[in-house]
Amino acid sequence: NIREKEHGVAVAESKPEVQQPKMFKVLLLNDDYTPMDFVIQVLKRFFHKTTEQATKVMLQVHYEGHGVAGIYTADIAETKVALVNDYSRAHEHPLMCTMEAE
Ligand code: TYC
Repeated sequence: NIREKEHGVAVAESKPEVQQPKMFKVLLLNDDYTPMDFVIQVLKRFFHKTTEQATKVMLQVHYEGHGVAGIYTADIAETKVALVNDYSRAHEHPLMCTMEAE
């Protein structure tokens, strides 16, 4: 990656040496039935949020319809979505977790 510059001096130009992986937002969607405390517990258990962080995300979902629980590579995002949806179904709550490309 050498280029001849105006003064005739060959210089190495910087270029990104690594590929940034494609990242995915893991989203929680609002519904009318899942208890607020359950959503907070999910954010703490699966997304390692503090109570304060979890409460903020939960309230954003509640008032705006959706919110970002975390941002991960494809494999980790898919696993989080499956674990959260299985956990919610196991507790008979309709909470929905999805992912979208960042
Ligand atoms: N809207 C729910 C309620 O009023 C709370 C809720 C918040 C549900 C976030 C889902 O992803 C959610 N009990």
